[in-house]
Amino acid sequence: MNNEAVGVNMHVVDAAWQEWLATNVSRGCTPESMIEAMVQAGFDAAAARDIVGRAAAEGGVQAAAISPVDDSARAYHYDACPVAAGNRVRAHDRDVTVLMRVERPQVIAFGNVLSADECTELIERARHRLKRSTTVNPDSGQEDVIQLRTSEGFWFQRCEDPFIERLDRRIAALMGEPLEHGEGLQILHYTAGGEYRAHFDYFPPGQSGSAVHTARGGQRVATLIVYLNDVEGGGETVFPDAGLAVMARQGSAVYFRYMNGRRQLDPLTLHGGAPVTSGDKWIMTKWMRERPYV
Ligand code: PD2
Ligand code: ZN
Repeated sequence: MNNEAVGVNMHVVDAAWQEWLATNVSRGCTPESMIEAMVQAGFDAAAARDIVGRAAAEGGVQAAAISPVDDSARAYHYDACPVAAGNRVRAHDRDVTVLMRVERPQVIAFGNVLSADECTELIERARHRLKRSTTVNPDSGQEDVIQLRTSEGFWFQRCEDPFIERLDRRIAALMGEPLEHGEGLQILHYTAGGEYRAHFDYFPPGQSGSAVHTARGGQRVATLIVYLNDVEGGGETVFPDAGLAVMARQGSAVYFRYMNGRRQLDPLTLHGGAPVTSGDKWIMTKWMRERPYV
């Protein structure tokens, strides 16, 4: 595809968008979800359709798969969510408030997951240890630095010291999953303009690169993103196919679950981090696996 201006608003399919298209096609994202993400980013709908159609064809996806109605979500069976019911959840050592629950996809917004002091401590511990974030290459399974994700990150080892252990235990209790199923906590920092374009957190089934990751604990089943600061402008976590956006407020969090007891994966959990337009953004992410993560 050439670098050309397309659509009435003259959005350009630059190298970053080409990379995003190729990555999402190879990850098995539906063409409709990609079109929607591009429209949300300001592309004209017809142009987005055309661009995705061409990218899908280049990636070996049949044009017929681009139907006006995406019915792939209907097949996903929404079974009971492991997060406790109620307006408040006792999570190990803290009472967490439930702000919102969505059933399809399974998304929950929480308040009071971390104190302001805990947020500050995490930021200060990570600040000098950040590295440019990577994304899993679906073919090789290696971690690649790409434009899809413009942030810097740092991983803690699970339970690496008493402070991190307390947070790992709190988050596991909140998510209703065993502590041992959790990956280490990851801290991410975005500066102005930083974003994480629409993607799935699960490893695309059937792709060679996924095996490297699922060998340690199986598939990812759910995510908790905790916001460590108030973001001045932008930076919300968006679910384009659910029409949902969660604003970044210090100490609050968004949970979403994408693998059910039948091991089906929910395509409605397509999500991204919107560009930060003002200030910066710090988050902490916990991914849970279906088995102990070793
Ligand atoms: O920073 C976010 O809001 C965000 C959005 C989508 C983070 C992630 N995904 C992630 O860490 O997987
Ligand atoms: Zn994500």
